[in-house]
Amino acid sequence: MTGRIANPHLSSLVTSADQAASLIRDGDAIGMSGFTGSGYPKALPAALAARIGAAHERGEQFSVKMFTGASTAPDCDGVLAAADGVSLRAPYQSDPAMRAKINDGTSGYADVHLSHFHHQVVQRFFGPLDWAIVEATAITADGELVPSTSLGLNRTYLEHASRVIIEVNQWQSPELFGLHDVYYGTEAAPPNREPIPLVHPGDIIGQPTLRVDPSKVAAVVLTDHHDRNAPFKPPDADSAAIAGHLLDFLGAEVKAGRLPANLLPLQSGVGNIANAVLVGLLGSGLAGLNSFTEVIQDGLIDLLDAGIVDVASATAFSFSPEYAARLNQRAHEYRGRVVLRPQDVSNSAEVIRRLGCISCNGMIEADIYGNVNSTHVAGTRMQNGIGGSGDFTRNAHISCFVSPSTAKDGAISAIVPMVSHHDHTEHDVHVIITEQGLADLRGLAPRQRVAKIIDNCAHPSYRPLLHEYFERALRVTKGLQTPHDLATALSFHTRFLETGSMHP
Ligand code: 0RQ
Repeated sequence: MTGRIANPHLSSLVTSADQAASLIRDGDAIGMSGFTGSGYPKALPAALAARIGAAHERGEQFSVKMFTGASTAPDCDGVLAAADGVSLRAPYQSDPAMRAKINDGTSGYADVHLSHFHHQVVQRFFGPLDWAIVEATAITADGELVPSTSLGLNRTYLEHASRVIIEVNQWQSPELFGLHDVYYGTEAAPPNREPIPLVHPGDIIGQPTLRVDPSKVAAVVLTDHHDRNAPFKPPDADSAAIAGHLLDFLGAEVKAGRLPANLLPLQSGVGNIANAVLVGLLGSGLAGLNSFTEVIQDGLIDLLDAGIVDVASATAFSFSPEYAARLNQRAHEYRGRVVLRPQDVSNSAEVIRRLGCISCNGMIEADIYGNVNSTHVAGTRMQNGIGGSGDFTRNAHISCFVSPSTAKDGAISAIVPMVSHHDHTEHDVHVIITEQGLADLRGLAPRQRVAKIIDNCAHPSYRPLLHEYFERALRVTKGLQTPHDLATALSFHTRFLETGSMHP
């Protein structure tokens, strides 16, 4: 195992997770590796949670500020949340235990665009960063880290934390070497910021390893544990229908001469629907596609293997166990075709706009004018967070949102009169897709969008109610740019909270 640590100084710092966790103090701010269940520290979070639990039992206060790339796993977010150990979480999470602590007020949550977080850390909006706890696949002879299955904000945390703990995870394949492109050119703040020299998703602009100042390293911990590799559900009828509508739309854009035959670089969100969209591309007859996205899921690997996608750029992998095993054995085959980047590059507004990405993300609800809520159930309860959806939506060449037209067995409509929380405004949202159909909002004024969104996307059982609302809003406002009857604009939500259904 110590064969993974080729640097003698760092090898001399190997210790147990408990010993390393004993260095962390109440109130410390920790930047951890980890993005969509990949590359997060596997041993330190549980050791720290035990330390926090013991302190609480003695009646002592103990909590930490916890920052990551994005979501992690039950053995990272989950254990620290269960110990009531996190006073502040940022910039994204999706763990059920952490979500519960955020919603019951135990943990504060700063829900930040993923591309913004680097500079918010550097400029100390969250105070000084005490620790970086970063998983690596190996340590080179000159003391640099071979990253594992995500890059996220590892470079930022290693550069800006006062002290560093490295977890070297033997489960991560040495084959991963060469899949990362760590770019060090985003450190300068305006007015000294330079362009990121990336003009194609496959461009290599940095180095394969992460630098770390050896004098900051306090401990190295050895682990041997898999990522949070959850199997994807096979595409159901709704996600297959959503994928079909999106592919028809993209095909029509090609025919109309608005997109090249190999489209533009695709970004696709995480989860089952996003994966189903990728599966849908398999039978599309398309070729020569590229992906510039945050996360590489199973579906994208199939597209690379089938020769439909040439290059996929992201900041993390998020695989089922089967695909994780496959990548661990065959990562070298993907060198040059798969690139993992720091998330201030994978999600850079400048690069997304330059490449002209086609974005496709999940949503909680959209309203009849095209505003989208991605984060808050009934305007109040945090689900996951905005993640990278805003980074891509606001800068995409074509921005799409997808969702089944109803949730909770039809009790909730994904199309509502007015969204209960605004993440993506009507100015940024181009296309809305449900299993019912697709609404292309480009070129339409707000009142022209209404019939398209209701008749193409809403579930038939909610269409009369939505039309009735719009007619009432027109009567009440006698027109205006974006008619709303403020007295009943949130009536779908209040009815759901009172009765458990948005249906009357
Ligand atoms: O609840 O888990 O209890 O069954 O929300 O919904 O339909 O499974 O869809 O997994 O794609 O999630 C917006 C949350 C959609 C996600 C959101 C309930 C539903 C279910 C999940 P259950 P589905 P998805 C790249 C981009 C923001 C971040 C982002 C998300 C659960 O896409 O977090 O885009 N997006 N990042 O029942 C009440 C509604 C609901 C609802 C769905 N209207 N009201 N509950 N649900 N609609 C990735 C990163 O940034 C890292």
